[in-house]
Amino acid sequence: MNAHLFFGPLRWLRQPSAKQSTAQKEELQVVHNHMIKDMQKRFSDSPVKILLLGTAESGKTTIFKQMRILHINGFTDDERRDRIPEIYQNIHDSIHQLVLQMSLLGLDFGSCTSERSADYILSLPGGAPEYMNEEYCDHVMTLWNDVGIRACYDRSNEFPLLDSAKYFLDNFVRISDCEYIPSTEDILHSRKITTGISQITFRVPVPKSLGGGEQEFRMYDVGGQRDQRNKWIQVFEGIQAVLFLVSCSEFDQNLREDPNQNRLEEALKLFRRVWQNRFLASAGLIVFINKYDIMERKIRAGKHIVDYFPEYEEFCKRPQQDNCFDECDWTKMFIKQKLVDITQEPFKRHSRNNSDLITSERECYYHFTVATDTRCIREVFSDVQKMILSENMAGSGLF
Ligand SMILES: Nc1nc2c(ncn2[C@@H]2O[C@H](COP(=O)(O)OP(=O)(O)OP(=O)(O)O)[C@@H](O)[C@H]2O)c(=O)[nH]1
Ligand SMILES: [Mg+2]
Repeated sequence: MNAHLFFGPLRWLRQPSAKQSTAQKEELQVVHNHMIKDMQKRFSDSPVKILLLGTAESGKTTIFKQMRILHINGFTDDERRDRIPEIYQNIHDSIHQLVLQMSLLGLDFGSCTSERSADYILSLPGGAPEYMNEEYCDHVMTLWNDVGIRACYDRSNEFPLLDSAKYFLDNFVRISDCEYIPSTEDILHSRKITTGISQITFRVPVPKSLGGGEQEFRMYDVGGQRDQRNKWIQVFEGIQAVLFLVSCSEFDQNLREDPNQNRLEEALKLFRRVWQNRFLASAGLIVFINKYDIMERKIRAGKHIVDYFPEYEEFCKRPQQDNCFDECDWTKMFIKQKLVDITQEPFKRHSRNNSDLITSERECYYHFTVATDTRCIREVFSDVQKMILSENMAGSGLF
């Protein structure tokens, strides 16, 4: 169904007004109730389509996995076991990258034993071992405990390293056990680049205030790397809400696909293109300002957004914002403001004969999220779901 039609039908149908006679009121009430039932049936018959968008590694697939955990039945033991090669690969890529960067950054290992472990890792072919043999595990552990490798990790904003590197290496003893079955948290932290388009369908209960019953949702996940974005248009048709993910921890990192491009700058540019995209003009837009756990860790470790976005200094001179107590809060607000500013920019909308300069009056909604935290996503998604349903109902003229 076309998203515009979904948001806009039956605006003429209003509740009976005080000026009408009792007979007219009763008649209208019957029609009104009938229409509510009809709308509810139509909503639950046709899925609400949500599209996840954002740059690479912003957390789209992690949200997708959360929907499975929250609204379907999570992962079976077989499905968990199927993830083992991916997790081993994440560990291998992380330690391999750290070892490689040691010489590029001119860092020294803390011991000769670590140097030998580094030679061992570099001598292996690119893929992770199929199972964790003792020799491999000893070398990984030696390296992860090395002071030089830790110094290298502290500079990991200067090269591409998986965000979950620390999580997996800290949990290496558990993961390398021969009886290992990935936990839900492990699955949420594992990373595999998305190259196709995936969809998941689930039903959620609708609050009584919005008519009760159940609503079907269909969520689409796409790849965020530059060479994947030309596929996005295939799923624009009928989308009612776009969940746009921006990783707020990436202010000091550059893209894997273009080492000269700041990741947060890229995310903002992409957001502008999505906000102004005419095929998505009638879809609701919700932004997840994601990975604030990593952002907070970075700021506590002494990183500052002002070193990458000098305009932050001016921003902080504004009158104290309600929720800003420390640098983490100011950084979050600064990034949010950048997104808000984009939604207020006039832009050109091309029609058949002319191109008008317009400012969109659409509402955009913002949430700060940690996509790997199921509790956080449960709360945020419940708000998102209510918002989408009430927008649909409001569009129907019934509420
Ligand atoms: N700590 C932390 N890690 C996160 C968060 N969100 C995502 N991650 C991790 O970041 C990595 C990348 O997340 P994905 O969900 O694969 O990113 P994506 O947007 O699907 O990336 P593409 O498929 O390349 O477009 C994974 O290892 C996730 O576990 C977060 O809020 N906090
Ligand atoms: Mg993905």
